[in-house]
Amino acid sequence: MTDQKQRKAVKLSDYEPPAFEVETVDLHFQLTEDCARVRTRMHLHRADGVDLHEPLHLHGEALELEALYLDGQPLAMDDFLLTRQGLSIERVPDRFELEVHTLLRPQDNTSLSGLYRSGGNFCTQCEAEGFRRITYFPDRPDVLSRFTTTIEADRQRYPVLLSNGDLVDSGDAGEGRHWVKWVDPWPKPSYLFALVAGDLHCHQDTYRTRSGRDVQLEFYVEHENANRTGHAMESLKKAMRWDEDTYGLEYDLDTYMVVAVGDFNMGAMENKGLNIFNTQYVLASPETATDADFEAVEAVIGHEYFHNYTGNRVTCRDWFQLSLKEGLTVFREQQFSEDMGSPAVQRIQQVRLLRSAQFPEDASPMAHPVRPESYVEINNFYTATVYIKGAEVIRMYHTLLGDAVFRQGVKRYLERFDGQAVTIEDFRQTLAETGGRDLGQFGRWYSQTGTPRVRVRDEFDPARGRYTLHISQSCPPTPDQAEKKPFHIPVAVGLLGRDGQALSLRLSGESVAEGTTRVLELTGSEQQFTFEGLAERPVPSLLRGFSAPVILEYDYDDDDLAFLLAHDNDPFARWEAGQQLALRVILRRVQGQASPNDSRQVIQAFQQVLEAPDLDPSLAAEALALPQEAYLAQHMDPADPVAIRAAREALRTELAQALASQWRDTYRRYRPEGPWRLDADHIAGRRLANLALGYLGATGAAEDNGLVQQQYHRADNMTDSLAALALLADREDEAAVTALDDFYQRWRQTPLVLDKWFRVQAMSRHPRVVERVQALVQHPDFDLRNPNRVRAVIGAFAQGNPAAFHDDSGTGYRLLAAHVIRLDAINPQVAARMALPLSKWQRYDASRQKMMKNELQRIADAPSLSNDVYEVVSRSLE
Ligand code: 0A1
Ligand code: ZN
Repeated sequence: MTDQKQRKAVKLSDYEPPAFEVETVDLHFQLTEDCARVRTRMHLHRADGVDLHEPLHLHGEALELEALYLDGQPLAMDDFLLTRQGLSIERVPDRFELEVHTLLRPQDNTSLSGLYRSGGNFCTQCEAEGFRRITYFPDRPDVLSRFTTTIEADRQRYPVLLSNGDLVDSGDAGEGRHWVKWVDPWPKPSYLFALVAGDLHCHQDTYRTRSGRDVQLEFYVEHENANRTGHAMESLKKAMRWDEDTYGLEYDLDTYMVVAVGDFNMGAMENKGLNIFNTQYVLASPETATDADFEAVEAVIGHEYFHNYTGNRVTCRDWFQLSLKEGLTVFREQQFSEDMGSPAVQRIQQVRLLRSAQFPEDASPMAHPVRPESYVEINNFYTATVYIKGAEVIRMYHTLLGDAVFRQGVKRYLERFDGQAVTIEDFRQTLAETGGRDLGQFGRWYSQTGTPRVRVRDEFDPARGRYTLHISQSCPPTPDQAEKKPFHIPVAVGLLGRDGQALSLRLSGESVAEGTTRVLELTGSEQQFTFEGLAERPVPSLLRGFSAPVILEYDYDDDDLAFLLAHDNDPFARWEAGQQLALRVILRRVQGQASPNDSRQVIQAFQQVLEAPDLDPSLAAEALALPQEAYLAQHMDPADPVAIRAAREALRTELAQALASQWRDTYRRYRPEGPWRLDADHIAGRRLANLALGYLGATGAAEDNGLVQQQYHRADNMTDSLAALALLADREDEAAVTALDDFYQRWRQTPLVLDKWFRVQAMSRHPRVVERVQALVQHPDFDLRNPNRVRAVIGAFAQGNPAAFHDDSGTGYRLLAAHVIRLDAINPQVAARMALPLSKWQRYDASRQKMMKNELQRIADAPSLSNDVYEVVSRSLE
């Protein structure tokens, strides 16, 4: 196979339905210490209308084929064609049985795709194309089959043997071995197959569905983690209840199993009835997990559970439709998190993430539509665009249709396509039909790349009491598409009177005013909307709740923003006003145009938030956090991460000093008293107190530095301990060294916590952080084979510490490139992800551009590059 051919792009427009269907798959795994043998027996038939001469193609990779039988007859080498990508049989009957024997080496599988080992156990990861590393099979999501799995292994080493569905039989296999048999009654694509074999602790519970069925819930973890699964179990029960209450969806098997593994490429995987999770999203105890970790566990447990319908019962026709399951499931996960906590805080955090992770992707050479049109390696398309912009697109359907119609539409979609592999279009048509609306133009959100700009101008006619918004849209060209057509954009707006009251709104043509928020539908490139009956010029509150994933442009002056921050009744818009105010002030500073008045205004605005009589501590913590560096960088061309860091830190210091007594007060007042609890009050209290502590860490006063140290040494929970440690890690003094050393000694045996030790150092604002990171990658506990550790060091440094990564010397770029090359030989998927910060070179000045491109080229020139990394670097250099 030539290099050229191997790297051929797959195109959406080339889609062909499968030529053969696989009715049943009967797998038999024999697991041993040095290899695994898999016998697969399957029943296939030619799909309706497919030509008699159509050969059978099966995918297969990194496999040794030991034997092949067609209807019981062994096939000779010249009966079929074997390549590095799979095998083809020229002539097969319409209906037949195929038996394939393969040999694999899970012990040597460091890619963590297919069957591999983690912590002495066996586990699988089959999405997107890992099943073909287990056996020869039409490994595509539109081939759905009934799976039966038999696993045979050493009884002592692997007492727990799991697969999808229900356990139907088990027995002794002699020589200290045992076997079990699982049957999954639900037809599924191969990417949802899973197997686990190991010595694991099981935390069991039951859940009674609303129709009265009892479901066994089982969490499997390594024995030393036996007492850290409680929160995940509770989260699962909440998710099950929530999906029944919100979408009327009940779990459809007798057992729901979750296994936590320490080596995992992503967050978690929704395999039917047998989720496999990164330990990060299962294990949580107050001593080891922060409040944010607890929340993330709940969200990811929810996410994988919700996939049981949106993804598993109704799946994707092909991988271009990935957002069909991911966008919808992220949206459902977001709704769940909103219902479990504070909707406003959740929304703010969602938007922060979208802006820091997805907007930059949209502005990079890796930009692609929510439904991509071509890929070399599908694993590169599990992106912020497909997931979180995909969820924003679903949220817009929800906004346009309203909650009741949206839910009805989702139910109809799930009923209509149950057991099928479908497309994004199928979903859109079902929603359009349910809502009785034409959503044709809305489809552009899936096919057009890029972040639209929405520009608003306003005008007030005092004589007639009319206020008009002129709203226009545009979308800059992206590498894949020069021209964009107008999007269908819901723009939620409100108007505030000069006294700060939200006004009731009446649009031209309406007879009565109704509600304080209206969703304006922008479908043309420019439109106007007029509100009537206004006594004075209002202050507009635009894109409330962030009603569309766009960049809003409106010429607010600083006073308007301060006014909105004080009065807006939409919590998102209120937060946004504060962010925009701080953003401007920081950017002016970067440009050397700061006036003393600037900081005074931010200080005043922050003081108002802190002293508000109705202060909500968790919302306040969001409002008082300065915009992230990655977001600030998007407003500067070329971006200068070092200058941004300096300007942001300078404003932080000013805020710290000017409001020192307020921060101290806030810290004392909100820091929860008594032992740790995971309730809303304590979480919000810790959040605001730790934010205040962050500012106190910047006052420079000995008293405040002492407070940080004290918190580190006295904390009874990871949230407080890590918050203080992160502040100490920015410093160069003895106290910092002592705390980091203490943390290491205490947690060196606890991988997820040790990851935090690596991460705070990789993200630190310490002046010599690059040197530190160079030392961290030499540390005996650093391991390129463990994705969590790689993300904690390399990922945290290159994505979470822009000022250090973009250090003028170029050391950061070289360090990243060297590790991408080494990692590619071990784990291509993770290596490709780690390379992404280099793809954003266009955003920087000429000198940085040159250095970044040099490093991309160095990676491109490395011998035997994987498809994964090849695709990222070649697209970046195009
Ligand atoms: N479907 C999972 C994400 C996932 C994707 C790929 C993986 O391996 C390459 C693993 C997990 C989810 O959305 O949670
Ligand atoms: Zn998902």
